[in-house]
Amino acid sequence: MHPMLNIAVRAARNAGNVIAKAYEQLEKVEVEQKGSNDFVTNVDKEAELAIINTIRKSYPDHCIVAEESGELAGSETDYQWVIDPLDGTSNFVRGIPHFAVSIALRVKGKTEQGVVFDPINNELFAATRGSGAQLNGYRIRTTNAKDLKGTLLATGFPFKQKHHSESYMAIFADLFTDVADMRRAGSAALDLAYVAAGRYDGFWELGLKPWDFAAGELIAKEAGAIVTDFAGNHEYLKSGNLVAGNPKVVKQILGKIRPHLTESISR
Ligand code: 2AM
Ligand code: CA
Ligand code: CA
Ligand code: CA
Repeated sequence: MHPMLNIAVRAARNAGNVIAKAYEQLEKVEVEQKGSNDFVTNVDKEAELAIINTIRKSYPDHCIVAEESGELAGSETDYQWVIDPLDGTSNFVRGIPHFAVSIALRVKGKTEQGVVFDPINNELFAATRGSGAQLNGYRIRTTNAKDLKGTLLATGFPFKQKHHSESYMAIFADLFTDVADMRRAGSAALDLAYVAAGRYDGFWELGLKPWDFAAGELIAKEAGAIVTDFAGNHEYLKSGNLVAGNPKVVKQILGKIRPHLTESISR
């Protein structure tokens, strides 16, 4: 295992321990409102500190971008860790066992290492660029679906950007007529990891933040997926709008999205 992936895994397991322990006593978790329909807990923050401390011990000069701490500068500006300590907080606080720790390392802007860890099901999805993707050490691959017929897609609702819901629902309706079914499980990081593992055939969501998808994107790609924005390009770091799946599935999803692109959702 690459030494930097090893540190990412160690950090993810440390955070996972914090989260799994807190999950046993949910009534003690302190929930704080961040924005409308948007919550953070003391557990998000403690898990994030566990990750930052683990990384800083080995790489004190690397830069870090984390959901709850923001940007932490370092003198090694080529190295940036992108962290979501708890992806799926709304599931976590409700006792729904579907959430994950997400950690990626970008080197000169390119994602080189990625880990998505589900501490309840003890599933560790990991990838190093160029070396394939693994689930608990076993190689994983995307499905080889050729069209949308019979597929299971994952998505996320624009819960924070409700002004997008009309376009979102129009795309949903068009896709829904062709696919077998759609899932909205509440963790974008796990959605991408599940695409990598062949559990979902594809995934699409808008308005994501870099920490939601940085690790899952690499894991999905290393499992044979492509990831694009809504226009089929690679501007999703800016737009936050992602489509993932094998190339044939992505092409068909994009075909369904294209007629609904507007000025506000253009790519
Ligand atoms: P979070 O739990 O780290 O905030 C994309 O759907 C992302 O938005 C999820 O990965 C999740 O990240 C967050 N999210 C999803 N549903 C949410 C909801 N109902 N309220 C707040 N955040 C949500
Ligand atoms: Ca959050
Ligand atoms: Ca998130
Ligand atoms: Ca989070």
